[in-house]
Amino acid sequence: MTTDHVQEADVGPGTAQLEAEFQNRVAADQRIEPRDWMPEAYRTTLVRQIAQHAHSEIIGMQPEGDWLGRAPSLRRKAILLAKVQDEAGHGLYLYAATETLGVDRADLTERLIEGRQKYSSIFNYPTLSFADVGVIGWLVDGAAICNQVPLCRSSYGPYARAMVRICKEESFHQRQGYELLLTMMSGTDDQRQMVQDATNRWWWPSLMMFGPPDGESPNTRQSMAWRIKRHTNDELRQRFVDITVPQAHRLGVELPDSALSWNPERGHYDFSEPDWDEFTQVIKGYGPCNAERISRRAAAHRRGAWVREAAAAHAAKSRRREEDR
Ligand code: BYC
Repeated sequence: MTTDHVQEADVGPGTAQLEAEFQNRVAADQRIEPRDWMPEAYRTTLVRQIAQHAHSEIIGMQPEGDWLGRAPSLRRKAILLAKVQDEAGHGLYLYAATETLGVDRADLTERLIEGRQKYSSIFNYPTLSFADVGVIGWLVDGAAICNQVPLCRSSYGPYARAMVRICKEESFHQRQGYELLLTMMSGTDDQRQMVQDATNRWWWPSLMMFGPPDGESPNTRQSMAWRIKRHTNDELRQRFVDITVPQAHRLGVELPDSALSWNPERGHYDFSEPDWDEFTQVIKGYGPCNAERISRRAAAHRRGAWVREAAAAHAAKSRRREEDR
């Protein structure tokens, strides 16, 4: 072997070649796995998106959790409890997916609590009646399904695989919400009014879940090129509206948008723009419940310190026993 050969073997392929191979794999719809080479910006984009997603699942337990002690029947309480527990599980799968990218869950939790990482805008609104539980299942989980089913084909293997299971559970969540609303809509006038009121309050925040309009979304273009995202924010928002309008008709509720109408030329429903100033305020931390959500999360994290310490002490003890064998 000549010196040149030795040097080539030591250095390995150059970054440009690695980058080209990476792009080819992504373009061929092959999955990128944790040990594969990836551009640093791809890794940081994934950490940003998956951590934000994980935080959303964990913070997302709070608005519905508020109704666990006030559910109107044992059956409704058992269903809600199962749903809230599922959200905790989703958060854990997603934190595990971020850890395959070389970050630490404890650090991500600190970043959430200190306001350095975002979570979904939707969870910064209050749940004022039990109808909100049904409407969250119908609209919020419905929007989550539209957004997350394409993520099952995301280019990063651990994220895509986590999404498969999460989507199956979200589908149960959406159905339990819709079934609760169908029941309430066949009840008293007061119950029907509660459903209408909850729909009026959650409709616009649900549309905002998909993120800013495409023209104002700084991350979409690159995330689509990397096949992390498979559709733009506006495409998914439109899909959600098209799916949801017939469901609202079947339920017998009005969606609070006078401009909502079928456009035969486009083959889609037309609808109004959400209030993007409100969205900006909410993601900056000034929504109706941001402070409450974060302070509760911080308090729960502090209360859990002894569990983390006990688990770490147990793991260290088990390791020592293994080594002494
Ligand atoms: N809320 O360039 P863009 C659930 C941020 S959990 C807050 O379009 P991207 C459930 C965005 O992060 C649902 N922030 O970004 C749980 C970016 O800021 P940074 C959670 C938002 O990433 C319990 C900036 O705005 N789902 O369903 O290309 C009970 C510019 O945006 C939001 C997910 O996390 C928002 N709504 O696209 C029930 C799904 N939208 O980070 C249900 C996975 C945008 O640059 N995530 N921002 O400072 C995604 O699909 C994408 O990250 C998004 C945004 C479509 C959300």
